[in-house]
Amino acid sequence: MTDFTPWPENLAQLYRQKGYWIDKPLTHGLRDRAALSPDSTAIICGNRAFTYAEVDRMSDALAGRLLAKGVKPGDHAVVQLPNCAEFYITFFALLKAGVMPVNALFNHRALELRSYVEQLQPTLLIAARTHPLFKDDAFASELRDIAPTLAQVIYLGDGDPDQDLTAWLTATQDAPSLPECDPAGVAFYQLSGGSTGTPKLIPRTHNDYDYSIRASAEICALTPQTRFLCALPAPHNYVMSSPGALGVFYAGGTVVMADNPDPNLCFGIIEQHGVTMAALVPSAVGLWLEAVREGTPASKSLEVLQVGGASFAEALARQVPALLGCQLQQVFGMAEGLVNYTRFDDPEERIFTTQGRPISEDDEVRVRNADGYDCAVGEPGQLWVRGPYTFRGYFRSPEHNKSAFDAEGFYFSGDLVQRDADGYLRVVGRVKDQINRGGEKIAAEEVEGLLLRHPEVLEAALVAQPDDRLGERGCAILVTRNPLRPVELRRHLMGLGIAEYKLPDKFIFVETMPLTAVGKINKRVLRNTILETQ
Ligand code: J2J
Repeated sequence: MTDFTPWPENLAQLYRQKGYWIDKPLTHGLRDRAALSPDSTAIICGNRAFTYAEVDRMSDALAGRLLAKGVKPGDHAVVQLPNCAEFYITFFALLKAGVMPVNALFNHRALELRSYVEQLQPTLLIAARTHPLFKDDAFASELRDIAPTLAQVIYLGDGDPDQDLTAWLTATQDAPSLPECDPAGVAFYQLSGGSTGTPKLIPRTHNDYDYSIRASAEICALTPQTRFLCALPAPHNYVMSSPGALGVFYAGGTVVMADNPDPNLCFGIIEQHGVTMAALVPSAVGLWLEAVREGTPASKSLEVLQVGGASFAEALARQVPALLGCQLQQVFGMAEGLVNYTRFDDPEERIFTTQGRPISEDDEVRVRNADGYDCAVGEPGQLWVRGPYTFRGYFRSPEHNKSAFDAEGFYFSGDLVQRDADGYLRVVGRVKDQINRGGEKIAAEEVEGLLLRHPEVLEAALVAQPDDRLGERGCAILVTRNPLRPVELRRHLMGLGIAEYKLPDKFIFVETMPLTAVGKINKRVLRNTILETQ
């Protein structure tokens, strides 16, 4: 089972030739900025500010101390931190130490964390005491049973300096000797939105991720004056790399942290810190527009609002410039790689009605019909892609990889798109069995598997139901042995340790499931008949 599937040599060569892959560690942007403008502010987090020199020094300190404690280059780490400066400092530290982390979302619970720990067998866990799972040591011990490798646990906000992240970051010591980095190797694992029973991990290399960040920073015209609001979960690929915080660090700008995208919180932060750019999911844009309509003045400093992660209604897109007083940029990306942007000099119509075009001229996008043939311009079809920053295989998932890629290494994203003559994409639907709940992805199979573990549940299907606020919400349709109340099923799922956003918003009980010709549950019929009548 392969941890990481490399690009074929001919493509790797091309990507180097074209200057996409520059064979530097992903931390080079931070290093360069710390040398160039050490006193510029890199991160603002509440009432704390961190300069580039501080972020560089603190991540050095943590890297050095981890290595001194026996963590080794090539090891894995599982990290779960809230939106805070320490998230980035820790990320850089692990990369400097040659440790490959996965960054769990803060709203992930036992089920997700167990899965990451089981898959990666980490030697290191970095978590926060404010998280319900880590208020005491019980869960960490449980994780140790799953991964006996787990030797080191450090917490943000621990009373004991021996295992307190802040103490590890501020430890004064001589510049540590750090290992050589192989830029063609894995830097970290990104999380897949997924459509399968177990959450899949996406190996991202220094070279490929760094390219997507540099190119994104250029497309989005980032400068040292950029002040970027990170109000979505910091580990998410979008706010990490499109151009996200890493793009901002590369350009020498400032990342301003917010706990969540609530306009009541964010408008104040934008005002206070002169934020120039923010990245949101459509459901949050709805709230921002609503706040302005209700009389909250729009910010004066905001120049660009990026919207992505889920379908953005054209009617809302058209309101953004007028109501929020800034430029709109649509972003269609995926943690697996491909990212599309509308460009600032695109005609307005294009910005309102498309999800942009790929970063790179060497992003090879194919739009194919169900039989595998290329679609004509404008014809909706399945999105397949390969390119200089689109991965080539999930971590240790040989079976799944067989269906996720074609023989030429094109990845099937599960999206239905239309492409115009200039290569701009419009997302028109989805083939993958996933619910996109306000940008949070839920794999139907995962939730169905958990529902079926309830002794009274005979059959279960999770389908997307249109929702005004979130775009979609999850609806569980069930055949049960005896009548059940939704609250019992919710309790059952929570008992299994599922993240709350994956809980079905609605439960519908039916006598029998409609079936397809091959005897599988027919979700199309469920969506078209049962949901329509509810
Ligand atoms: C419709 N669907 C979209 C959009 C993503 C930048 C931006 C977003 C993500 C992301 C990302 C969409 N309109 N504008 O990683 O770097 C849906 C598609 C896609 C899936 C990927 C980035 N933008 N989507 O959302 O890995 O279905 O990444 O395949 O979470 O979100 O989800 P994820």
